[in-house]
Amino acid sequence: MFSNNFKTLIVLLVFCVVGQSILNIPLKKGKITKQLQPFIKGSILKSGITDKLINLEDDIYLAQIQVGLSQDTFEVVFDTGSNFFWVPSNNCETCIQSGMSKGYYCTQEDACVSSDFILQQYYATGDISGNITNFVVRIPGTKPVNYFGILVDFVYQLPSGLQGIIGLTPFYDFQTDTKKPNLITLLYQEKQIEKPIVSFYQAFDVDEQSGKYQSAITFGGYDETKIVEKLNYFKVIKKNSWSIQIEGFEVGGVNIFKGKEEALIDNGTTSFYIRPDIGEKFFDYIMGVRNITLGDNYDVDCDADFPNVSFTFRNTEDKLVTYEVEPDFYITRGTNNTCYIYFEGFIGAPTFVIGNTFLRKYLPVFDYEKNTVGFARTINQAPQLPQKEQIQQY
Ligand SMILES: *[C@@H]1O[C@H](CO)[C@@H](O)[C@H](O)[C@H]1NC(C)=O
Ligand SMILES: *[C@@H]1O[C@H](CO)[C@@H](O)[C@H](O)[C@H]1NC(C)=O
Ligand SMILES: *[C@@H]1O[C@H](CO)[C@@H](O)[C@H](O)[C@H]1NC(C)=O
Ligand SMILES: *[C@@H]1O[C@H](CO)[C@@H](O)[C@H](O)[C@H]1NC(C)=O
Ligand SMILES: *[C@H]1O[C@H](CO)[C@@H](O)[C@H](O)[C@H]1NC(C)=O
Repeated sequence: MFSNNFKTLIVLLVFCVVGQSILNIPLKKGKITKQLQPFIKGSILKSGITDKLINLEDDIYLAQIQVGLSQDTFEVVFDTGSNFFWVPSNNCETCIQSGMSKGYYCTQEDACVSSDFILQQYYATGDISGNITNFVVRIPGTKPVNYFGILVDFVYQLPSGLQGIIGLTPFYDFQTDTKKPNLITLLYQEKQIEKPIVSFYQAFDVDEQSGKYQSAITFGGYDETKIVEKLNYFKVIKKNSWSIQIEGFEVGGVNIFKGKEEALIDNGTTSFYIRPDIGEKFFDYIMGVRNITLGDNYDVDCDADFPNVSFTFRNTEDKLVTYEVEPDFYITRGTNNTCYIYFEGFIGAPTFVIGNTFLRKYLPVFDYEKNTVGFARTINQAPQLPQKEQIQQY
């Protein structure tokens, strides 16, 4: 079974472009609250399995998984913008330096088999490398599966607070023109989930008492109680990426982009990323700023009036659907009456990256079989931007 997986992997290594995938860029400082709660079984979902997500300052969301026969728990990011699974190895010094509080002891007794293949994976914020390894991985509520990934022994410039990543991009082998299983399709093949679907409900805050706004990832379906409208589905336009076609981008009713470009739906990203030429128009319109560079921070005046922005996509029924995002969703409170705008210029493909800022308002459903991404408005209400007087407290 292991050697089979290795074969798969070697093919993948050759044909997967280990390209730029987008991870979140931490925007806000502050203590990381990690109130872990046990997995709630028997959710409201029809044949879906829901796992809690831990919200780190609205920037990244983590979920617990277990690795090895020993079921060692790691808090990982489920990232639809990258394809590899990894956990830090116990002897990764750079991992400890970048704030990862634990590593995995890969032993034969734990059914962990490391290969001699070394792989490097690049993210927008940094990179990792390590040996390709077979692990036993378990999502709470499912049975363990044999899965492959990277036992990381080097990390560079990754945000702290996470203990690994599960990439959820579809694996596509261009040579044999076939799809390869990833964690979701593997769970489906093993009949552990009813559909090869993963969806995310990302709340602004964890409400520990009611659990009402508890963020969650759902395997095999989506949580109907978290949406207030019917899902629209959009065709995925790339074989190895959750990209859909974007046809319009407007700010306050003014057209900033019209055409046909690629938008990557990436829940591993915090902000919106836009190609610099489009970004320039956007920032020029919204606040008179030019010269966009990756990673630039845009602080804005909280008292200023900001318009709605909207994104238009063509659904599987060939109708244009526009999703509006209000400033309360794309601007966040900072200190000293400065607010941060969740938009960044991004150099390189794709043209748009639609991150958590959008996905908090519109719940995404990723379907590996139908090759679609669905969106529906969530129950989330954005926190109000602070009034001037309140700011003094910060
Ligand atoms: C990783 O691969 C290298 C060879 O590329 C090998 O020397 C090393 O022992 C491997 N490490 C592990 C943990 O298997
Ligand atoms: C933008 O950058 C270019 C090259 O660095 C510079 O010449 C130009 O003055 C900048 N424009 C603005 C508005 O800052
Ligand atoms: C902004 O969007 C919200 C929600 O879609 C809508 O209720 C509001 O009227 C919009 N505001 C403007 C100025 O268009
Ligand atoms: C806020 O403003 C005060 C006064 O200008 C300054 O002393 C302080 O450093 C500022 N705080 C931050 C976090 O920028
Ligand atoms: C994506 O984002 C977080 C990590 O940033 C991950 O834990 C979560 O499961 C994913 N879901 C979505 C849509 O964000």
